[in-house]
Amino acid sequence: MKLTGVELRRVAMPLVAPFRTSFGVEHARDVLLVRAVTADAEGWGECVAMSAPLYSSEHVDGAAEVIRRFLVPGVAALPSAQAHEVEPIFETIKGHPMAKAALQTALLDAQLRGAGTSFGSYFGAVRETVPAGVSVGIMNSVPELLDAVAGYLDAGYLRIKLKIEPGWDVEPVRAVRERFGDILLQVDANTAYTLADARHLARLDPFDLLLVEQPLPEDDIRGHAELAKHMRTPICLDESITSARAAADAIALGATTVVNVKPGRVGGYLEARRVHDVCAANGIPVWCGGMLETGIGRAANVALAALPNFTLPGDTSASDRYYAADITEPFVLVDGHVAVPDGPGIGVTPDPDRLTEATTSVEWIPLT
Ligand code: OSB
Ligand code: MG
Repeated sequence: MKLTGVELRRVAMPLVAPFRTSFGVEHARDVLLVRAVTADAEGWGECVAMSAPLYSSEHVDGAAEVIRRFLVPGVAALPSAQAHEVEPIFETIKGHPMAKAALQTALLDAQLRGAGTSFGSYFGAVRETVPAGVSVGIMNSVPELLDAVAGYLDAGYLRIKLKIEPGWDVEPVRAVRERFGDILLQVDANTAYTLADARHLARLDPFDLLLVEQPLPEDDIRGHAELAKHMRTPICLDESITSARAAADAIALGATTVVNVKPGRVGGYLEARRVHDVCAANGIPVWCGGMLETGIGRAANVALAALPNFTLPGDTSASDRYYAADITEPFVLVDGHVAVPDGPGIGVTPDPDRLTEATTSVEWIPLT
């Protein structure tokens, strides 16, 4: 599979409501889409890097630069550019997993569209629909939060994740538990605490949460292992899990008993599959995280979430939780589940009119 060229396209995607986390407020995503063109097929990948390096060290302008300046030339030098064939070249370039994931996913999509194989069947999906959770941002007040959660539960979401930070943790969790009873409930701190907060975090234990996601800094694996001794709520790492090797280490050290898998964070779907496998081999359940993806990124995530060890509902919500008008056919919630696409590749394609409407810039990188 020889690559002809790569398109980098920026798309402005306003969110239906601001999404507040411990690291900032998002009003819109500035999405980088990668389109890989080969002789037989073309494929799409979505870069999940955010506008600013607040969740991880990457940001969208930097990712575009890495793709155009280092990754595409690396791929251009290869005789064939199937997804697994670019991995050795990508390994020589340090970091930038979200940039790598976006290009590799576009290549894999082209490869699988050419072969008539879906992402789900390529990776070994074992279900046709996946249970959907929803990630609920930090709100201005508890009543506002309760209204938002009520709306999501009415829509059918099977699990609620509350974003927390110091000053917005025990009280909102208590309020949601008291009002909605025995729902599947978990929290995500996005690194907002330190080990000195261990006693405070243990105050979450009475609320029977499924897990607390990434309470401590990304590189604080030992801290998470220590924290786990001081609280009953299972710890789930997100930011810290940058590879299958990092997952194996965190598990071995007792820092995580559940893992959030985000393909962008680990450099692509092949590595995400390896994270899944390492966790499965260790009896560690996983779930599919989200980065507020458009239908392009969501399609591939939903296929990944259909693998056997994805045993908890993911942040794979329906399109209308994020966008009034997605760039693909929307993913919809049916009985709390979203359907795994079964067409070739990621199984969805941008709507040409919606894409044009949302596009803010296009760059074509020819391969000479
Ligand atoms: O930590 O899981 C996170 C969104 C952006 C960056 C980081 C995170 C999130 C979410 C939203 O929690 C998940 C989603 O619904 O896409
Ligand atoms: Mg998270």
